[in-house]
Amino acid sequence: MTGLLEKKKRILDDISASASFEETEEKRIKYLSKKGEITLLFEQIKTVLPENRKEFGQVLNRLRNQALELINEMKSKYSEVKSEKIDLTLPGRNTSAGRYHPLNMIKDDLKKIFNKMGFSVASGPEVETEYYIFDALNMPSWHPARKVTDSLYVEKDKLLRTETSSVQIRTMEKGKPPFRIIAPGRAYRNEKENATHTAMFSQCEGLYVNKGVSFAELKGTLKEFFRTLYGKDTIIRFRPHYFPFTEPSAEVDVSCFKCKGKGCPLCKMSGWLEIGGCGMVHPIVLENVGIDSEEYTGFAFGLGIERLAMLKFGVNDIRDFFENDLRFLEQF
Ligand code: FA5
Repeated sequence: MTGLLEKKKRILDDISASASFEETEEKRIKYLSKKGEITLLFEQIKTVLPENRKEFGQVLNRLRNQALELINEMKSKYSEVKSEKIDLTLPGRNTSAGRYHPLNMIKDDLKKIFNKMGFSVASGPEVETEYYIFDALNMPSWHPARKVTDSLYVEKDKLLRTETSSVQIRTMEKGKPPFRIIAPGRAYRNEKENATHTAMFSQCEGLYVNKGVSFAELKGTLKEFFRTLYGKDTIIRFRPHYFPFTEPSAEVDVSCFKCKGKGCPLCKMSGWLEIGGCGMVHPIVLENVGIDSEEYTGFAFGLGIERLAMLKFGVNDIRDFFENDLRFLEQF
């Protein structure tokens, strides 16, 4: 038995000393193949005294299993090393750098342009109460926007904000005029998605409240913004509209980038793309936040950031911004 234990030590040491995958395979053949040393040891069982046979067999079995395990371990170690080999003659691989999402590029442009005109950046929560989204904004109780068919409620009286106009109220209730802010952020509506509408989108709210603010200043501010963003030849138009929180109100359109104003399916044959709403802050809204509407006036606007980006980059379908398709994103 002592002889067998010594053999066992020698064999395992010999396998461990293999310096490569190929050498380990040679050891497998040497010890475990049909004519291998360990296999042949099994034939000696019959020559061992009957009282020692059981123990002899157990030691042999253990030796065979340990040798096999060791060989497998060493082979997998050497094959890993093999696959890690570095070929210094190969040309280097380009690492692909991350880049700005086109919507973030537009948000940056918005902040830069409006900052130059004296607007600072404000923000508010995306989950809002009905007070900030509807009541304080003079939204009548019957208004369809209050319904679950239009808005996404989280619980009773709490909903995902349908527009960034709630930031107007949050800004004005904090202090005294003058206020001159923009608030870029997300908005959510229970909306059927198509090429120009998504259920989650972004808006940039704007608000300027001071003594003697006029509609002419609103038009001038938006004209200046669009010309800086898209170039001096940009054509925009103001269409009379209704918003409960502004009076008078208008919608702002920019000429369609796809058909250059001729009319196409994207602009519903009108030649114009609706970018946002605007108007003079309704006196009731000012009074709701404790501002004297006899002393102060203000203008407000809300621009769709995806629509701004569609025009800037010539994107036909708003859904492309949210699909994270690298073929789309790598173009910017
Ligand atoms: C509003 O949301 C008003 N709060 C805008 C406003 C602010 C008016 C301040 C007056 C004063 P409207 O629902 O039209 O208005 O949305 C404004 C812009 O957001 C749209 O012109 C469009 O560019 C964008 N928008 C609206 N709904 C979606 C949508 N589902 N998907 C993508 N963009 C949208």
